[in-house]
Amino acid sequence: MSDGDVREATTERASETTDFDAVVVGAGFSGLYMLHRLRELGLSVRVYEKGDGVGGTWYWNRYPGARCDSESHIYCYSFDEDLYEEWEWSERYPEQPEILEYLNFAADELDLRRDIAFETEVTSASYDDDAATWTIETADGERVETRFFISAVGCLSEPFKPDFDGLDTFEGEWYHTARWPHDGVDLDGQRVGVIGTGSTGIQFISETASRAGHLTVFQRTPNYAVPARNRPLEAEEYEEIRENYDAIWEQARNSRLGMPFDPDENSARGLSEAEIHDILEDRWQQGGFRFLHAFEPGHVLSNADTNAIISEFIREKIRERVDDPDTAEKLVPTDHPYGAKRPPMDYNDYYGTYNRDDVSLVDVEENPITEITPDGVRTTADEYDLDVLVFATGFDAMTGALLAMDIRGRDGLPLEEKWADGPTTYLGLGMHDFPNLFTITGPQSPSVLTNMPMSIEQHVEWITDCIAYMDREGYDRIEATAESEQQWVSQTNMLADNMLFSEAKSWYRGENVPGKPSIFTPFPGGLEMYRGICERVAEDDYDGFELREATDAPTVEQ
Ligand code: N01
Repeated sequence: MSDGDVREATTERASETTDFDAVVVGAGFSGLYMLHRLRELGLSVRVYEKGDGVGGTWYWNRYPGARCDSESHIYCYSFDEDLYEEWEWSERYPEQPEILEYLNFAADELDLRRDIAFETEVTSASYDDDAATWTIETADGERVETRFFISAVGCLSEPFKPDFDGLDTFEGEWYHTARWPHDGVDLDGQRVGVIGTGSTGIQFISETASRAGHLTVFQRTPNYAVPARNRPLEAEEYEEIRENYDAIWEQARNSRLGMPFDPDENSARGLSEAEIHDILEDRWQQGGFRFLHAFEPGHVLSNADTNAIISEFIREKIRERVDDPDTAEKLVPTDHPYGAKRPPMDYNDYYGTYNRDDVSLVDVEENPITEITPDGVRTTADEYDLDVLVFATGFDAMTGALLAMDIRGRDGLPLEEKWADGPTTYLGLGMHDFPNLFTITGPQSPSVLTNMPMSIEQHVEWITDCIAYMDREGYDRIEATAESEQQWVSQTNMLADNMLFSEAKSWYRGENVPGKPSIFTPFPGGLEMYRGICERVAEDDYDGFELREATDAPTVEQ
């Protein structure tokens, strides 16, 4: 069958039996591209998006200082030359408004909006095995049937806020960074408190310190922030990027992190400590993920000796930058090795911020927060009066947004029940007992350990090819087998166990949310290895999945 025939066949089938061929949830990087690819295949697609615009994470995270840690020229779609040729990034790292503008630009260029239902929250999805269809329900009562149900909800989209007593009595204003008001918050001259010093908190703190009247930072665990070395992108530099884009994409797609850094330079094996230091110093000046890439990340995250040198190198940099030695020691991380938690970036002299008289650091590991009072925050040691309290406390990562929809597989099995001991998938793409459900950047895929657009493109293209294959071959159902799922989860765990991830309490392992099962969730083998595995699975007629011929489906009695 030619592509045209597939297009015709699928369109006919959809109109006969279901409202849509595919329902996609989320209109961020993944949902937009998924819609584009399925439309190219001739499928009827509906995207549901909770926000009133496209953008996903970049629609919601509008806090001051929000910026992406991937370099801008690779934090975009690579599949369409027109898109990356036409768009021009202004800085080395893109700021939230610019990324949002870019995704709006892409949505317009690809004419995507007409298939997106905005301000529509999916509340449930249930699977019917006889018909091999999903029924999707939305908060405003819409109910549709679809052959394929595709989650594009993102890995970091369900905010996590600790449950402190007394928040409802607080007389000031409070916000979560991931639900920042669209018309902004007036922080100028205010007494601002921020809880959390992850990537978000660090961006927020550096940006807000000079605006707030006084900024109080409530820190539980210090982090290793590496300078990003952000700057405007010069015209000649951009020209060079444009001339080399083909090679850049090729290298990024076939790298561990989805980033085009030189793989020849990165072995630390056999180097003396002084030689390692010289390389680190050079990479410290380059900044950003190029520092993590000073040596092969797989080595940095698995070799305790190399990691110890790197961790100590950063600690010394922190001590050098902070004037008060007591404050410096509070900011120096000693509880986990560098990279075992997602490494944050420093855009605006984060550590230097603590040399200001109008910034104070409160160690809430030593003196935990006991309650929020009408005036501010109380710890076991003191009280802090605030006008504005900001929660930079992260996300119910990887699973939170999926579980927020009531997803039920075969025989009504709730996803929550299947994942009671932690998420299990095959390739992060599909699950046993949940046929015809695809999860873009789902648990046990490389996702958050990589440059996201690269991982998203790989998933979207794999899913598109899979659906085209099913239609070509006459299959109506695809489902991961229980064995392949089990093996994949074991493989992911085994790789993670050989690395240093278990030495940090992190959202990679679900440990930031009280009561959440602790399991390492992203696939840590890198994008290149993962891509190879997915390609082999597809070449081998979707090995590890079970496919059902449409003619074998039970007939529905009238
Ligand atoms: O969240 P986090 P985030 N009492 O979970 C603290 C991505 N991102 O929003 O470390 C006191 O990392 C918590 O303390 P501790 C990126 O992947 C990307 O900052 O658990 N404190 C921690 O300090 C990142 O990793 C970009 O002890 C409490 C903080 O809150 C991910 O999003 C930009 C607490 C949460 O840190 C999440 O980052 C920004 C409590 N009860 C973010 N509970 C890009 O560049 C939590 N904390 C793309």
